[in-house]
Amino acid sequence: MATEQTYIMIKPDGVERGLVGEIIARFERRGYQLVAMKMVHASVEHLEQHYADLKGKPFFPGLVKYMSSGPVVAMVWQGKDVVKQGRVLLGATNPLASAPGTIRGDFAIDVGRNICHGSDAVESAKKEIALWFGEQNPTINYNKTINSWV
Ligand code: FUP
Repeated sequence: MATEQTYIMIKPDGVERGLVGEIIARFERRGYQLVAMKMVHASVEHLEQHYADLKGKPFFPGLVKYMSSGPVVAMVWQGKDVVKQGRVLLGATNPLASAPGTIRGDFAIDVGRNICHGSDAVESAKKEIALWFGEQNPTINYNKTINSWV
């Protein structure tokens, strides 16, 4: 299976609640590689682009307001099947439907405060990485010897 990349974002509530380290640790422990990361306080316009697919939804204005209320941690994670497995680590969009052991299942109860975002497909990951980090591939290429057999 080819190595892929996904865009994972810790939302303002995750940052405020001090869950940045916890979330990074879970991806690291699973065996994924962090290849880009920055903290950003995103503008409303930027978030409207990120969530363009949800523009007609009733929760859209509240979502954009909340996402622009504080800094987020934008990251690119790399590894085998990381797009799908990243969403497994996050849990379901609605934390009440998330299994214990997932990030949302362990730390959240509100869909409007669900701590983290993960790309839903390889193609959307590419778009999101370009939106948050720029068109030039932002990722750092370094060897992780622990994964050298893959
Ligand atoms: P996801 O792919 O898990 O990020 O889910 P969506 O793209 O469907 O939704 C994006 C964000 O919108 C969610 F993370 C939280 C918010 N949302 C709501 O606030 N209410 C809803 O009913 C659905 C989503």
